[in-house]
Amino acid sequence: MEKIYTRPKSMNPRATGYCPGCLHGVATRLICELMDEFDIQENTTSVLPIGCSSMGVFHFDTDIVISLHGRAPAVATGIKRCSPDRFVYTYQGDGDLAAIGLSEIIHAANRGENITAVFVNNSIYGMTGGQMAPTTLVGQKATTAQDGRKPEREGYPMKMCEILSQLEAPVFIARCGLDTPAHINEAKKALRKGFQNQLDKKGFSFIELMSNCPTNWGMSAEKTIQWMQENTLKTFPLGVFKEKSSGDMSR
Ligand SMILES: Cc1ncc(C[n+]2csc(CCOP(=O)(O)OP(=O)(O)O)c2C)c(N)n1
Ligand code: SF4
Ligand SMILES: [Mg+2]
Repeated sequence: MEKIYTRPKSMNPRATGYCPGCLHGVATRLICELMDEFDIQENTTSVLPIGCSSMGVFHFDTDIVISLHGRAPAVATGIKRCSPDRFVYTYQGDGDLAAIGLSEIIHAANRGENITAVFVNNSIYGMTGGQMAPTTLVGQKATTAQDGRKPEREGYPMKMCEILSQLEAPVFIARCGLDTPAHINEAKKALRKGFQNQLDKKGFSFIELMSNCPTNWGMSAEKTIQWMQENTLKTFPLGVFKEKSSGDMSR
């Protein structure tokens, strides 16, 4: 019988490092499928951060650098500038990218580095036990906001696609969901575009993937999907925020 669903070649053959039902697994798989599709596994450097995303070290069968917390875009910049023919992508969580690493992602985007930045936003610090992130929703509970985030106390959720799309240099900025098969297909298309842009030397692409954290949201995996649809995707609308046509390309 023909196999129609197999492990991508770019993914190590081992059990998942993520918690059951965690959508990091879907994001990881999409990236591996695309590395196979573009046949770039041998020529790729995955730049991982600190957080549950760092468990990509078990799954991505590529060269890997794990950077200090938040510094993946700076590390990726160095690798890509020294080895412009390598495919270099970052894979960061929301605490890593939007809190401790906010400066790095903004400046890499502003410089128009020819890298692909993948941002897995589960609106919480997953790895360290559910502390509030800059992306935590208003009213969402976290160990450091036990009565739910309050704007007058902790400010509003930070929307990275909206912030980065104000910059001149980025060529592609999109936010996708991982909650339904249709959204996962859209996410794969957006990631494919981000990969292609880098291979075509067009510049900086940013793809945000809206994700979950069953463990720290304190819900079953199934319930997190419903919660995302009723809450997360209302605060973080999906869509393409910026896409330069070839006529706009300054680099
Ligand atoms: C300099 C430094 N500060 C804090 C930590 C603790 N720490 C590890 S992971 C993490 C947050 C990760 O959250 P996020 O980026 O949202 O990733 P997730 O685990 O949710 O995928 C923090 C604060 C650390 N390892 N190093
Ligand atoms: S702690 Fe949360 S983000 Fe981390 S692997 Fe588990 S479910 Fe996923
Ligand atoms: Mg997170």
